[in-house]
Amino acid sequence: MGKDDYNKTVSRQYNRLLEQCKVHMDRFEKEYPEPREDFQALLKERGVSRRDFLKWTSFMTAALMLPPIFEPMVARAAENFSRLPVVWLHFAECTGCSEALLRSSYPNVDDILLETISLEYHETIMAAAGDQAEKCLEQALQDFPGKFICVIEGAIPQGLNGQYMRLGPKGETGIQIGKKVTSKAAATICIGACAVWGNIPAARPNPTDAVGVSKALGISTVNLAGCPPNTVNFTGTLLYFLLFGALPALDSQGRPVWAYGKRIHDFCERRPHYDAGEFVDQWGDEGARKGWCLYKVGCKGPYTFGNCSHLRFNDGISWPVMAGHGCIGCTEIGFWDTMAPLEKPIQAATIGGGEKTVDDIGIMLTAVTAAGVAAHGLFSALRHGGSDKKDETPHNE
Ligand code: FSX
Ligand code: SF4
Ligand code: F3S
Repeated sequence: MGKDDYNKTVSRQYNRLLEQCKVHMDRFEKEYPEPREDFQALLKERGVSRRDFLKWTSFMTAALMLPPIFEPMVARAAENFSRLPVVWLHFAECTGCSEALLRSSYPNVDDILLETISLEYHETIMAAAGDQAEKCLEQALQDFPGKFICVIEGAIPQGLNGQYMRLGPKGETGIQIGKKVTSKAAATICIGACAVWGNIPAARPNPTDAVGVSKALGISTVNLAGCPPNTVNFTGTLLYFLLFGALPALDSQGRPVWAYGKRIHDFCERRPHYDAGEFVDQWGDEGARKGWCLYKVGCKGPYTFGNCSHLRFNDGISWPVMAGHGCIGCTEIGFWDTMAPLEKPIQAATIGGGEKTVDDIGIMLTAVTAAGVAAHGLFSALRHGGSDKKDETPHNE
């Protein structure tokens, strides 16, 4: 197929997708409750100009890997954001994911969207408690069966038949509550590495036998890995659902490809220093002052998939490596164990066997880098071949 024919085919496919998106959005607007908030009025009230909103719309459209013809639909989905009922469950975690989403120093479009989100139930921020809170949950399940999104934050302890975690006035286990709610949801989104595959609560020796939601409940989940994940990955996933009434394409670990399809290392601003062999050897040295590569002080960017290095956090202000610390691999499975020690490079033995210096590993990784995603596959295979397979196997596979 020639270049012109190819472009025509692609454009025809996107136009067809746009039509499907419109049909879905019309149906959504008929079937779901009226918006709780006048989104445009809220933007104005918070000082977000029309221009800033349009800028955000094109940023979000591109982040979702959609062409610019979808920008008006992304804007429409944002206006419908407050119509999508969400039930948010907390299990074993630090609540940092909620904190990251709900606290910000100044309002941007994502913050305003999250402020309007139709949270039918969220233990941390809801006013109700005890029996009253329980009633809110029952009501949401009754009012929106098959329509609400279940968001889960935290791992589920399985030990003692789930009894390390009992919640609510009836003292139900995490497993019981999780099954009750997810079985009625349109989809389940795991927010944060704890819900995705256990993370800190599941780190060795994992006394409560905590695991991710997918494994504990035996369901498929959308996995927003990260500790905590970027707000953009959460709003983007909900926007995608609003746009198409479906979930985005997921990778083998259940992570949306649009957000986790690229490697941290490949978009890092310190990458030219890595390629030039210019490394920080210890904190505060000349290399650190000059912004050189953090690989030798433990950066796990070469093994980690996510959009931190090209989207950054807090409206694109910064991200861990920019702030001066290496990536600790928080979007990767079991990173507390598999990426440890966090401030040292992965041991030579783990990577290729035998005694190798960090420089050798750097050279090896440069070669592996060229293979892109294959490098990730190689690393995963090595890790899965380790001694404690149980903790390192993706729970949703
Ligand atoms: Fe886990 Fe989220 Fe890390 Fe904390 O709740 S992903 S420990 S930031 O808060 O679940
Ligand atoms: Fe950036 Fe880390 Fe890769 Fe160095 S190793 S280029 S600091 S991601
Ligand atoms: Fe986590 Fe590394 Fe991003 S530590 S936040 S995946 S830069």
